[in-house]
Amino acid sequence: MKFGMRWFGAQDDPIPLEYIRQVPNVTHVIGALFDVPVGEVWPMDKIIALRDQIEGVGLKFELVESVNIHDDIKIGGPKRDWAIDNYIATIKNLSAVGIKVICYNFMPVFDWVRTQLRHRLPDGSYTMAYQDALVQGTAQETMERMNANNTGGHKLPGWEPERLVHLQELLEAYAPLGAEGLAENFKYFIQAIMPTCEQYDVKMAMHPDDPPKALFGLPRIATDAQDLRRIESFYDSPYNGFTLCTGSLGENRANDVPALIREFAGRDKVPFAQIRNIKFTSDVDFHESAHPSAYGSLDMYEIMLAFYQAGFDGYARSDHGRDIWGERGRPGYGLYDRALGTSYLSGLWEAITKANR
Ligand code: DNO
Repeated sequence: MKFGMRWFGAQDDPIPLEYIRQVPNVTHVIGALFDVPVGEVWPMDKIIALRDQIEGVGLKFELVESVNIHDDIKIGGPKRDWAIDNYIATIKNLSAVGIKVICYNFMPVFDWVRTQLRHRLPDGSYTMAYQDALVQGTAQETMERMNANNTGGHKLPGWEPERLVHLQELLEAYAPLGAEGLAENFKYFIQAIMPTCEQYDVKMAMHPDDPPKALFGLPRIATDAQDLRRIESFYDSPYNGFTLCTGSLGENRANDVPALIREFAGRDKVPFAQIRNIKFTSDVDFHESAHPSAYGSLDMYEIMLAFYQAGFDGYARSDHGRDIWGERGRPGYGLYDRALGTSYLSGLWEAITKANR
């Protein structure tokens, strides 16, 4: 397991790369270009500049999170083939600097959704939470409530204001698709890009839906084992894989996360793992918790053991951290708690690895 940390770039991330370098067991930075409009080709000069920054502090740049998918690819709109050609060009450019994995998602309209971005825990730390009862009214109303709920001045991925201006239009475009239509459009996309991924040795790692259920009447195609098997079936190759996000999948109580890991990592379909814990506060409501098992509803030892037993040798990162020690980070992406998470997870990994030698 090679540990990395996500970084939002010098412009947008208050955490200097030099600090990431100081986190024990972190060897990789998971980066992206955040200023290229979705659908456009990522230019070589910008990719090289990002790589040079990361390598300049002694870290490696082998994963990108995310190259986002243009809405016309998901909807099957008029610019679909243009956007796919550009996606292919981006894959080739990323391969040229040694990128091995691209994390992406196929969620309609929004990336992950929470109802509270700053939920206070009894120990005085702040975390993100999801309460079904607060997903009320239109998506716009829910979003405004959530944004009003503290982004700390940061843009949230998938909730960019310039995109949300067209929210109603987007929602209407997705409405007639249904999960079947969205899956068909996914199939068209994955089959178009896979030959390039295989030729250029870049693995696609689809992030599951977060939360793993339909919201605002929008279709979902990556919520559970059955969904993931269908995604595999559209193009069966280690290059058509998943970002196994323990938190996202774990937000549905019916998902057995260690079993999902054994199945999909065991079939070499998990190039990238995002590992975090969540604490259920009802059947469907939860808040994100500190990483150790004792603080959440997921057993992190069982999760790390499942990766080990599946023969996992891919990339991993601790996922969302709380705001602790007075830090006011990007929601989910402060330094301190993610660093604690990495320490804990890499400690579990060392212990499991050595105990099984
Ligand atoms: C949330 C992240 C997601 C993820 C995208 C992948 O914190 O895990 O935003 O990066 O869904 O495209």
